Amino acid sequence: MNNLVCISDCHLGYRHRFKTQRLRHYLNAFNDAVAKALKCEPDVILFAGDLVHHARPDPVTMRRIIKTLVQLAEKTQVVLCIGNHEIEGHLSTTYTPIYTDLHKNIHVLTSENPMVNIKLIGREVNFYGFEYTRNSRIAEKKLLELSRTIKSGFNILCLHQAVEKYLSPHEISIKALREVSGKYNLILLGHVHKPQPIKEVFDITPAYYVGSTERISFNEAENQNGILLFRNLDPAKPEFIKVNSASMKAVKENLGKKTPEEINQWIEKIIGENLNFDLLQIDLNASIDGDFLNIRHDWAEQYPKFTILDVNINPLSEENAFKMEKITASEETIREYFQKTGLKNPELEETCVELYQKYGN
Ligand SMILES: [Mn+2]
Repeated sequence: MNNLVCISDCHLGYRHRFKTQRLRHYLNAFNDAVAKALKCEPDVILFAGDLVHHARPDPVTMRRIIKTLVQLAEKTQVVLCIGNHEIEGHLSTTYTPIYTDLHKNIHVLTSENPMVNIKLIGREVNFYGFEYTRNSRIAEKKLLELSRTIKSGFNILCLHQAVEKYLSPHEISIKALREVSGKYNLILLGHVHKPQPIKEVFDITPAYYVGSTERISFNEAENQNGILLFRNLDPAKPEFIKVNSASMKAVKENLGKKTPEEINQWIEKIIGENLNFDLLQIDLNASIDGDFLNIRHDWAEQYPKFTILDVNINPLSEENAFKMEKITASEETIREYFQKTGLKNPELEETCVELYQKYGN
């Protein structure tokens, strides 16, 4: 059996919404992905880019990656793509190729080194690819030139790029990808976080977005997190293996006309129904029958068990429910603000009033 496991977009070191707990989530998902990959008894593990979130990762993240890569390389071959998050914007530099110095079984695909040959039992596998390339014209040109060099064997194209229709803006058009697809036995892509086949080229060559191990925004709430296993290098039938990631839910509702009290109750109810999630976002459109400031805003403090609890009320202005009226600032309006927002900080309140009295005119 020649088994290939693909892991992508781990985004290690991302302190999502400045939450330290989120750092742990990315690490836990990565550790789980690696453990599950090893269980598959892989001959090769491919990381399809964005292993880290920042081009210059923090030392704790860097150390974890180095340790893990070396551990993996003791057991299997490791191939890495370079994602956009791993490239320093203005200088276009990246740490990723340094990983090749850690172990002879660690390989990184770059423009300078766009092919990795791995000899498996009874089979030669060639991985082709280059670092994330933002300019579409250059990316397609590189892809075309690379594809002219293809040798015999089992050839896998590995890129961290946006393909047309899968992300906007894209760097690789469907036309360009179709043009080269026939050269490869399998195409594996990172960058789009939803795991899915690239159906537009599937009639030529099986192609997939691997997906991510941990979500980086509420837009990804519906995505599954996992890794792809190609048993015996069968390109058409990968196994999707779920990875334990933080649970996320995004609720979007249109409430119509509601009083602030009704909106507060509505939010309370939604939160109550979703207490088991780590990350919850509530987006409500409402035309507010009353004072916007009477809608509670301290939900995250009320429910500290959520790693992220994000409540957004978008006032609809069509019924004049939310009208901006011109209020002249005064000592009273400042005190009213503190009272209505429930901001219990008498010291700050007095300071604001004092400053107003001093500079307000
Ligand atoms: Mn990316």
